[in-house]
Amino acid sequence: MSDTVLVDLADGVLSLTLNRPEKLNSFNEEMHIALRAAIQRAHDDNAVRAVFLTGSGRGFCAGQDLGDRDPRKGGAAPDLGKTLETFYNPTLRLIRSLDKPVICAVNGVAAGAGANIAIACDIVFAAKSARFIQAFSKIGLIPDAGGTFNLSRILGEPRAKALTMLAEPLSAQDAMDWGLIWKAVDDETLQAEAMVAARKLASGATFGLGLTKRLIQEAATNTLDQQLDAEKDAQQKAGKSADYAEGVTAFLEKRQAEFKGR
Ligand code: LHQ
Repeated sequence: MSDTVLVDLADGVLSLTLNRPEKLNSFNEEMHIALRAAIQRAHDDNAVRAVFLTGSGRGFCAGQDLGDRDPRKGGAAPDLGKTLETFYNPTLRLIRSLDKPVICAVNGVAAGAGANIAIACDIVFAAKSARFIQAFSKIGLIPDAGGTFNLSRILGEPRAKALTMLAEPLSAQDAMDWGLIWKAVDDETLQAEAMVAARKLASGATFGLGLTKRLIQEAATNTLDQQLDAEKDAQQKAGKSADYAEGVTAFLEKRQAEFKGR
């Protein structure tokens, strides 16, 4: 098993730690494969009810390992579209389609695809010292890993264009103020605060949380009529879940609910 992504399951939370700290956790092929396999496990394993993603060392993730494709070595230009198709896009789709919450703790710099993987997660905490850098334009690339989609929707065109074209670092505080992430927190408490949220979600009514995640994502491209229908369908499913019966029973019995995620 690869040690480029550390994987640990506890209390229903699957913790994934990007682990190439000497390269600021930039992606090589091994780490791509390991991350995708870990998120696939979150899809397949009923014991996983939330995912927690962070990085080891002083950075979260610096995007693609640029040393992997050193142009000084000569040869044909690399097919970066293929890299996206083979690695980044499947991982992004797995994160967005997972019917369980993905919590991200951005522990330091998040650059290039690293920034956009963080932004694609459901709830993002960042250390106050962390920076988000759309580094792509500095090396002649376009913002990938869902960047053009998520940034334009979350920030609107003016900020999305300036952020990606100027490639200036965005502080965690500004990212929070701009609505790009949930919270900027003290460096010392980042892991603990983000993990409290992950554990809370993992012991929560995860069946309904999965439906909520999907609805909010679909709202970006649905009309109001489509969304009202989607809410009706989802509420119908939620109303038939064991979690709903348990939630209402616990409320009426004035006790803590014990959700099972079904
Ligand atoms: C790195 C990297 C890195 C290798 C730091 N690679 N070593 C998709 C499709 C296919 C291919 C192309 O890409 C993509 C998507 C992308 O992600 S493109 C964008 C790729 N990422 C970047 O352009 C960011 C490059 N890194 C940086 O600009 C800086 O390292 C940042 C601003 C992230 C951090 O700066 P510092 O805090 O000053 O750290 P540093 O630069 O000193 O980095 C520490 C070490 O990590 C250093 O190694 P060394 O052996 O000198 O200590 C860096 O070379 C290495 N490193 N990022 N992406």
